[in-house]
Amino acid sequence: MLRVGAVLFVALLLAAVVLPAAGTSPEAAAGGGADGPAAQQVDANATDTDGDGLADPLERSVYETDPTDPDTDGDGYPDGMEVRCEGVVPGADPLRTDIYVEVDSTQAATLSDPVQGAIVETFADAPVSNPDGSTGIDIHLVADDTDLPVNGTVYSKRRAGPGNDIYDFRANHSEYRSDGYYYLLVTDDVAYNGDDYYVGAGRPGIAAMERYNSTTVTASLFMHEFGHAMGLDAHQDGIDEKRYSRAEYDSVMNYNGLYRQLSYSNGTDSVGRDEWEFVAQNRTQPELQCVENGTCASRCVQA
Ligand SMILES: [Ca+2]
Ligand SMILES: [Ca+2]
Ligand SMILES: [Ca+2]
Ligand SMILES: [Ca+2]
Repeated sequence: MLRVGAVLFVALLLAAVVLPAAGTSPEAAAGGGADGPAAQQVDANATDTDGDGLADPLERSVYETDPTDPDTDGDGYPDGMEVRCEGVVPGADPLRTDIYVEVDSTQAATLSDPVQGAIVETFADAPVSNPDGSTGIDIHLVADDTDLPVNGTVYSKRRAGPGNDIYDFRANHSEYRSDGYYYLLVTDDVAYNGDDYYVGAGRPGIAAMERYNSTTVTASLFMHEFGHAMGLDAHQDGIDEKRYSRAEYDSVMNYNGLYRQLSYSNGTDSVGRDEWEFVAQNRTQPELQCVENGTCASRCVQA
């Protein structure tokens, strides 16, 4: 929180000092859309100090991003990519935390609309702040393949043979792996470390889960396994345990909260870990290969 505030202050200070020299109108300084009149008034070929694919004047007077920080909102996607790569990160906002998840399924259907809606709403309600002054996180669930062939139980660790562990599916079916997306597989039977008793499993950047008729149960299981994919690890106090009541540890990562709630903890319970802040600032992020030399790769449309 402090870091974001400091960055924002520096950005505002820079804008206040430099804007008059850049010759932009007050209207442009107040910000505008990519296609607004402000975009035509600035030199898009001017210096790009932070190498994020956006020239300094564009950052200052059009997008209100930090010309000295390639990733103003710290979500792993460079400012230029968020503004210009609509085909890769649709709906991205350079001033709000965005998380992208590719969802594949071995079943005929992907996660239902009510389940997706519940997940999106839970992230939107996250008690974390963004550089634009808003709160919440925008999670983008991108449903891709369905009816993928599967060889029995899907393990969360590698095992011999095709189509029987989550890494097989990511290796063969992920469309967005190089674009910094998490990968989630919906399937009939999941085994954690080979133990068939479990119904879901999450590893850094990747997760697999079963699905239920109940929206709450399915969405809660997603939040739990995806929490693991973001780095909420089982060795931390209370995670994957029943040691604490929900009042003592108010999180879907608590086995007493799993299937009953969707949200992570905010640090005000007796365990005292702010999991939402961790998700916003320090989560495990998938590899991003889309950007080259700070600009969008060929598959990204240049605005
Ligand atoms: Ca820049
Ligand atoms: Ca920047
Ligand atoms: Ca960003
Ligand atoms: Ca963003």
